[in-house]
Amino acid sequence: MKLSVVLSTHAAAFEAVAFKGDFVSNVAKIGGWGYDGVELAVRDPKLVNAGRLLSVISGHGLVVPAVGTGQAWGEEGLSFTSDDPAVREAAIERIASHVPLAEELGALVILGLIRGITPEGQTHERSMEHLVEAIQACAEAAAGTSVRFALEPMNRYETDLIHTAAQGLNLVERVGAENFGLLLDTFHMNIEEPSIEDSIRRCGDRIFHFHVADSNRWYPGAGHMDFGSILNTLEATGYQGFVSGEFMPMPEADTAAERAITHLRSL
Ligand code: LER
Ligand code: MN
Repeated sequence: MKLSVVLSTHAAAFEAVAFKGDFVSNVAKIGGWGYDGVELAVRDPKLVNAGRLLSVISGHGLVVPAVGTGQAWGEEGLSFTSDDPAVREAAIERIASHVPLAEELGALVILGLIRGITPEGQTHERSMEHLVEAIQACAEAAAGTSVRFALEPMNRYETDLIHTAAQGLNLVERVGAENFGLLLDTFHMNIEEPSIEDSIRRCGDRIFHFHVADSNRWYPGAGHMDFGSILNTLEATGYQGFVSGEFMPMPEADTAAERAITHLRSL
């Protein structure tokens, strides 16, 4: 099982990104603990230099399985489901602008909070129509490249749109693009899924990426989730991708990352 951990290229407000300080020294530490990759959180590809990122990352024997995009919503308010067409257009453009970066890094593009939250006065169904259209536009923008998109079902406290794997699969069907699948995150699944293992089995080869945090969003092993069973089930689907740690820096980032890899490797 290939393991990565989330690292922001810039300061970030999202609390479950353990690493967001000095990029170069964080990459060195992550490589030193034995991780295979770093998942990058990038608000705007214009702010990063792919060549420089790659040389630091590959210098430590690491790769980039995925690029997270949620800061564009958290810090700039870009949303696929805004009632303002200019905001929806800007969100689509921002995600499309990740395609060349993702292609150079060999990464997939995560669609998490960029889907937004249904604005007051807009129906849920209208938001879903906007969401389908936006993802279709992004999938089209990546046509002819190797870049894939992964929508992350997220718990009810963060969005009203797509909480469960079943809803995610339904969206995958509505979008109907080969380069569009799901990112499952054990923290959200622990809140929303009747059975984490059954949902993993149901998603099968539509699982493009996988986030791990324990029930309390600390590192795997710090809560009450059964990662042996979860990872066995994931492996049985034929999943070849990364298992990526997205957890809070508790008790602090270095200890969390080290304990996460120790626990996951022991399984
Ligand atoms: C992002 O991967 C995630 O899991 C969300 O909770 C972000 O708010
Ligand atoms: Mn996640």
